[in-house]
Amino acid sequence: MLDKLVIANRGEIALRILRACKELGIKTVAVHSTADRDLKHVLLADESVCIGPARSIDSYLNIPRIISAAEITGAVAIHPGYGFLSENADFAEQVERSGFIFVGPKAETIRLMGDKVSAISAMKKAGVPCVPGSDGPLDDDEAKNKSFAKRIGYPVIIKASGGGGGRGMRVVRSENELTEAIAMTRAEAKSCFNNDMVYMEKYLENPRHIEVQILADGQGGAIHLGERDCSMQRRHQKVVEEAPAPGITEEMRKYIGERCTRACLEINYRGAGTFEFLYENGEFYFIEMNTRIQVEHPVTEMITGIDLIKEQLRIAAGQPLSFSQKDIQIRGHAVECRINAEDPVRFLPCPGTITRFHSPGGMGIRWESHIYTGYTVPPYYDSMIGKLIAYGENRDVAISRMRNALSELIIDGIKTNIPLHQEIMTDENFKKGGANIHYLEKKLGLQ
Ligand code: MV4
Repeated sequence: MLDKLVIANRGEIALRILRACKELGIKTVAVHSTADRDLKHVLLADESVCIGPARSIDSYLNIPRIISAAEITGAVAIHPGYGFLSENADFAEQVERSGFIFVGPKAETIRLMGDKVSAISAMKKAGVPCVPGSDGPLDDDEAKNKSFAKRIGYPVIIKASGGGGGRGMRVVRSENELTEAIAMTRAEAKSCFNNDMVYMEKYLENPRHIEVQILADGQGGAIHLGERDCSMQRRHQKVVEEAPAPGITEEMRKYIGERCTRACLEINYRGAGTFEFLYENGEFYFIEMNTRIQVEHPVTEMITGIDLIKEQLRIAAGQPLSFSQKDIQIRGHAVECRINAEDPVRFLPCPGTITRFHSPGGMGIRWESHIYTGYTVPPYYDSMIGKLIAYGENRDVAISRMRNALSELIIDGIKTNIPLHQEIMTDENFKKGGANIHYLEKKLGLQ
């Protein structure tokens, strides 16, 4: 097993990684900014190193400082968590060049998946179903682009190859808008991602966002752990996630899961990963692959009984997967609510000191958070302060437990989105299951 690991992240995920390390007997090094001295995982870690000022750019995004912390503490590996440097290929490369293990895929895999044109082309080649599209970058040949769009059929969407997660895209509903949309997306992509490559896809009007969790050991072992439905989102921020996705049959799960695992073997993937799909009219369309552990990983853990962080650490230590696909059984249902320190009406971040805190409990309830009474939520980072996960033998039980747990959860002193979650958990369309990616924004009157 790994001897000592640097946790290159903060908040709930840093605590989640620390707990997995403790179970595996791995010593832990917390690296933190000056604003994060009082984080729970910093106090619980074997060692801690302050790596810089509050602003992320000077601390959690500063590659030399994180690698230096690994050097001075004698750590052997670095876990990037999610966000920050987790999908930065240069970071993964520098970590490995400095003689440390990066908990994640090889830098070249991160680079391949970070470029959406190359990711889609690799996945299409590996037999993963993709959205009908340009199958490569667009050039500035107006006639050629118009004929692409005509073949695909309007509406189409122009996306930046260096984008992803909702950044750098434009829907085009008719031919007279096409050329300008390509030029504008290209210009934006150049300034935002320093990469002006753009591509075209058929625009799906009302899809669901369904993603498949995989684990691969990079030694010929790859499995999938079923899917999650993350359609309940606002402005590309997921709000509620669940597993399995409502209405997805065992046959569909096997069909899409097998294509994902085969693709992992094809590209010799290593670590935990997620295939993101749009799902519409019974069909899956690959859009992106995430090469990190995701915020919503606990819902998959609840329905499979697999500790995904421990598996990441075992794979990083060079161990082959200790189970095969037939060992993975999906049982029951899990729902996750992301708890944010934000104004529930205007959705603006709301940092401040928590004056009173009570966590919920009971059968099937899991609370993943670093907060405590007296903790001050700093203004410098993401507003997510915890995740409430409810498990049940079926979806109705999971939702009912979530409703009760939300009513037990007390976070005073700051505004949170707990009222929004209470509203969603009693929403008739949410209760039916299978709402699409636009549902929440429409419900909130944003569209
Ligand atoms: C799309 C799409 C419809 N058609 N691609 C937004 C985030 C990025 N990962 C891809 N996104 C979309 N791509 C095609 N061909 C609609 C979206 C989209 C979306 C996707 C997932 C979750 C929320 C979303 C919200 C708006 C748009």
